[in-house]
Amino acid sequence: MTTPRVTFYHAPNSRSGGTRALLEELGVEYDMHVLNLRKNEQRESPYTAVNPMGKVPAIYHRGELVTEQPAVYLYLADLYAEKGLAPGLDDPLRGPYLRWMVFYGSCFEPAAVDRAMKRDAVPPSTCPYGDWDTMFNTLVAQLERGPYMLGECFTALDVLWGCALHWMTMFKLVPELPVIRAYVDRVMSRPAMQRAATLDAALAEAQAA
Ligand SMILES: N[C@@H](CCC(=O)N[C@@H](CS)C(=O)NCC(=O)O)C(=O)O
Repeated sequence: MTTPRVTFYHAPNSRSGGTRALLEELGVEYDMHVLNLRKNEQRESPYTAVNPMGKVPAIYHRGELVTEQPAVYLYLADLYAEKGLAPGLDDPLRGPYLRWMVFYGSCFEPAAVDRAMKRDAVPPSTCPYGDWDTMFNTLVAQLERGPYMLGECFTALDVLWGCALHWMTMFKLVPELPVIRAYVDRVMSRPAMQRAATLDAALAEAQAA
């Protein structure tokens, strides 16, 4: 039985760019609804009926909504498991795969936002990411194992982290250590990542016109 197509809600130059890149890496067909964040379309009807949070990425599949980047990536990579971007349930790498997906949303993003806003974090024992240095050094140690987050195999994790670190180093929100630079270049130079970036640049240009 063929899988019904995923409906993908996207805005260029936003966090949903990584989801688009993942769909390109998977090489699957999808239906895309484009939102213009400059016009605030994400905070208006009809989109707020899809995602009341007014955020992208979001996907709709088999009558259900999936939001939040790690959940979206996990869902898509498992939905198209035959593409080989997610370690299977019986693979020892499944645990680290889940760990680094969830680490992104529960530790890295909150830490990066606090740091960018120069906000004092709450005490490490209460803070979801402990403290910036510990969180960041833990991430860097994982990247140093390379060449990808889980070692030799490229997975959906690398689309998430590659895109995020690409943007964050560009905006100087994360120190551009050599290991991070090399990782970002490795991931972003892949043909599907390049294709997604080119498509997104054209979309952003069209929206700006
Ligand atoms: N927790 C969400 C965050 C998504 C998010 O903040 N998306 C931004 C785009 S970069 C957005 O939709 N902003 C529009 C707005 O909040 O009005 C996730 O991980 O997917």
